[in-house]
Amino acid sequence: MIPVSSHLRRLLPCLLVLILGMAWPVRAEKAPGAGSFLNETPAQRDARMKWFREARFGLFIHWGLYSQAAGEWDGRQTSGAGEWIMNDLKIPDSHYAKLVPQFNPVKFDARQWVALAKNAGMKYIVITSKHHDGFGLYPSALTDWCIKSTPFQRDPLKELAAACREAGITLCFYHSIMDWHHPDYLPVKSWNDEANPNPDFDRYVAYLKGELKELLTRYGPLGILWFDGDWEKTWTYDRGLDLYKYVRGLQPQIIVNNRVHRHVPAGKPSLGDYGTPEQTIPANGYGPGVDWETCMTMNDTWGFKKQDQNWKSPEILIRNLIDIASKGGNYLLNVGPTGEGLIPEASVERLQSMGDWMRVNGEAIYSTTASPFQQQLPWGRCTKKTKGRATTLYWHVFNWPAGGELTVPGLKTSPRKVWLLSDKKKHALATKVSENGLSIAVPNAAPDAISSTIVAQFNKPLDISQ
Ligand code: FHN
Repeated sequence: MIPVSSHLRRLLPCLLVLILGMAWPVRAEKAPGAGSFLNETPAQRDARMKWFREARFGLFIHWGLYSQAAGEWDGRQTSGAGEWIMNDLKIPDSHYAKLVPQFNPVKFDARQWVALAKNAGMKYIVITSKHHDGFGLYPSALTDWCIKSTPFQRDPLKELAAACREAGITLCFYHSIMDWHHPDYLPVKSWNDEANPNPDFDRYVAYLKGELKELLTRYGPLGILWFDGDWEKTWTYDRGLDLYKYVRGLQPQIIVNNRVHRHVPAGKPSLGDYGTPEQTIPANGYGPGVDWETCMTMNDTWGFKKQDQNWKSPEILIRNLIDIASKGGNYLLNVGPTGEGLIPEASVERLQSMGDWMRVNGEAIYSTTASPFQQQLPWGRCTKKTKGRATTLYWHVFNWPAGGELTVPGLKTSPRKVWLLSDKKKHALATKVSENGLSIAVPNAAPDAISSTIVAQFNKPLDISQ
C-alpha cells in the first residue's frame, strides 16, 4: 500500500472526479450516451435537451446535515469542503447523528430561494436530495436517516417543487450514489461505527432505486437527475447503465448527467446526457452537438462552511457565465445554505449583481450557441443565434477600446445592423470591413464595467478567416 498523506487521501476522490469529469469522453455525435440504448432518435434527444440548451444558467444548492456542522466539529475546523466533514474528520455515524436533533431550518423559505434564483436570471435549480452522508433531505419511507427524524417536520423538496412550479423554474435533484451511512453500501468507511458485518451491495442498489422512485414519483416532472459519487469500484458501468434506464423509465423526459457512471470502458457509449466539468471551464468547449455544464462554487465549499469567506467577485461570476455560454455550455452556480435555512448574504449579493446584468444582457446568453470564431477574441467573448439564413452575433466586450473603435479580427462579412444591446432604441453603429476584420465605431464609455454587449445581425453566411 503506497503511504498516502491523509490530506492527499482526502483529496483523492475529488481529484479522481475532476480527472474523470474533465476527461469525459468527448464525442461530437448528435445523440451521445445511453439515450441511444433507449432507441432515442437525435430529434427526440434534441427535444428532451431543448430546455437545458436554452437555459444556460442554473442554481446548485448543497444543503443537508453537514450545513448544521458548518465546517466545524468538536472545536476542529475541517480543511475540506463543508459537505465532506464526516469523511474528512472521520466522524463515526453514531456521533454525526448528533446533528439530527439540531437540524431545524425554521428560516427556510422555498419561495424566497426560488425568487433569488429567478431574479438572478437562473432557469433551473439542482438541490441535494441526498449527499454522500446518506441523509435524505425529504421524508423517505425507506429510512429514518432523513429529515423526518429532525425537529423540522416539513418536506423542503415538496415546498421547493411548489415554489418552482409557481415561478416557472425547473426543479432538479442531485442524488449521491455513494452513501457513507447505509449499512449495505460498499466499500464500508473505516470510521463507520454502525457498519453491517455482512453488507450486501445489491441490497443497497435496491434501496437506492427505492429512493429514486420516491423522488421521481412524488415531486412532479423533474428536469435533471444529477448523479454524483460514481467513482468507487463497486459502482460498475453496467450498474450505471441500469440506473440510467431505471430513471428514464420513471420519467422518460428527464435528463441524466454523466455522473451516473463516468469511467466508460473502451468501445462502450458514454453514459448520461451531458458532461459535468467541475470548478473549471474547458478551454474550448466540446464542439457542436455535445452538451455540458460547468458546476462551480461561489467560494471554495459546496456545503455551508462559516469560515469560508473566499468569495468570487460578481465580475468573475458574470464573465464565467459569458465564457461558458460562448463555448456552448451551462453554468451551474452553487450556494450552500446554513443549518437555519438561510442562503449566505455574500451569495445573495452576488446573485443580485448577476441578475442586474442578466436583465440587460440575458438575450445574449439564453438560447445561444457557441462562438463561430476559432480563436478567442482579444477583448472578450461571442455567443450566437441562428434563424434560417439569419445569424445574430453577441459580442461581449470585457475590455472596452479606448479609441472609439472595436475590431472583430478575421470577420469579412458586413452586418445588416449593429447596435448596443443596452440601447433600447437600437441606434445603428457604423461599421467597415478591412483587412483586419470588421471595425465598429463605439462610444468612448463602456455601457457596463463588467461586460458590454454589442449585437450584430447578418442575413448572409459569415466569412471568418482567422
Ligand atoms: O464529492 C462531491 C462534492 O461534495 C460536490 O457535491 C461536488 C459537486 O459537483 N461533486 C463531488 C466532487 O466532485
